[in-house]
Amino acid sequence: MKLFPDYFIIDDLLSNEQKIIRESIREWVNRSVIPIIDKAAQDHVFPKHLIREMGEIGAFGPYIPEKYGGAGLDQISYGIIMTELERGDSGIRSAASVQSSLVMYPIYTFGSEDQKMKYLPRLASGELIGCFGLTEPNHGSDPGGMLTHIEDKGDYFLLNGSKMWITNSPVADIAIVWAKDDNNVVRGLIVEKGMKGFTAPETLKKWSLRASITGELVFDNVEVPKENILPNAQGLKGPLKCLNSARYGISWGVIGAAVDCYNTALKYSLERKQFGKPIASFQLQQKKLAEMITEITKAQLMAWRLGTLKNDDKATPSQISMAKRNNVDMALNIARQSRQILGAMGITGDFPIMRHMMNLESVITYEGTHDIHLLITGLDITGIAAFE
Ligand code: TGC
Ligand code: FAD
Repeated sequence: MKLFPDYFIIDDLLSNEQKIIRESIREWVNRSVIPIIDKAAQDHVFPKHLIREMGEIGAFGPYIPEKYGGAGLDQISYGIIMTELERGDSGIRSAASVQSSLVMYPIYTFGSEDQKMKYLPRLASGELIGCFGLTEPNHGSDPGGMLTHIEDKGDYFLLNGSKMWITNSPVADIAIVWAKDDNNVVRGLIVEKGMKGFTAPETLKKWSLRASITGELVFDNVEVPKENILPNAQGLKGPLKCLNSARYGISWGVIGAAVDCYNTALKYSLERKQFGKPIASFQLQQKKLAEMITEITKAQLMAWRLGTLKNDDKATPSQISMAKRNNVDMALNIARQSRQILGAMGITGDFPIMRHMMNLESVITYEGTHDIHLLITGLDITGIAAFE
């Protein structure tokens, strides 16, 4: 049985460099993630030591130019890295998504040259950990309603407000924070750990993404130096552009989780006997497996094509929304079907399926919920916004 199903031979569409990248990340996930991840998730602990290792293997900002510490790779390579990481765990892929697409990307795209030189190489190496604060307690799907704001005090900006559900916030050295200015325009700021009035308490008791750390960002009269504002981001489209990059990565990443569930279920169904036969010999189980490989293949083709469009700078936000929505839903359904194939064994930590399934419940909600992405497609094809 192949470790990674490739029913439509997408391998032929990849360059040698992309295959080498895949092998190296795959090998790292097998060595550093798989052996520790069930315990980390059971214990609800973020394996922070992996951050430095991810920096070493080039998982942070792979498409950022080498001048700033990235690897200058293309978008398909970025997608392949996300797939391999999420085969290990969605929480590990989350850490890489946030660092690459939600922290390095905005600094690279909207930052000054000084900001790029100051932060990007240290984020690429994993010396610094970043987080991204858009969601608020009362504004999730509707980030345009945010209340967090900055006041121009001449020498500095006075930041007040709070953010919620922020991946990596309790361990982050810097936070990219989106806040409204005196003119009600959304701006991006680099807020550093240790600034007076800034705290990042952890969100506990999650049943999902237990090997990822999540928290709040609380700003109580934080004096943010003027040089920490991102000069080239104005309006909600600033953070939304970052989401395009992260959502694209997720559309690839979840294929890894789906494949891990499918492989586990296929292997188990060939070995487990009931009524004197392997359960894989029953039509009902074959239906599940056949549908899974079909859906994985469709998702792989969609992600690959989106990657080529992204490489040509032609991918639209709506195409990215469609791929994120379809592929996460695909992965969650496969996790649920695979869990059933394992019967009672499927609920234990001896197999990765239940962990993937619980993780994917967050993935289908963050970076825009399943419903919101449907409405984005609806808007694109009808021209009518149905959000309000
Ligand atoms: P709307 O009026 O439609 O748009 C405001 C401005 O933004 C532009 N725009 C985009 N630009 C670039 N990319 C996109 N995807 C864009 N979508 C919209 C738009 O053209 C407009 O520009 P302009 O020039 O006219 O000002 O905004 P709206 O307030 O009606 O909201 C639209 C909506 C609902 C689609 C959007 O706000 C949305 O996507 N909501 C979902 C929120 C979300 O995804 N939050 C994610 C938070 S981060 C996260 O979850 C990280 S998890 C990370 C991990 O652990 O992996
Ligand atoms: P709500 O917006 O309250 O939505 C609740 C329900 O209502 C959903 O089903 C939604 O689809 C539906 N709904 C909302 N509006 C409409 C509408 N107009 N029409 C139809 N249905 C609608 N955010 C960050 O900024 N940074 C992070 O790093 C980050 N990490 C996260 C990590 C985790 C583990 C989780 C769970 C979330 C994270 N988020 C992060 C927040 C995430 O982006 C939000 O949870 C998400 O955008 C949805 O917002 P909400 O939870 O407030 O749900």
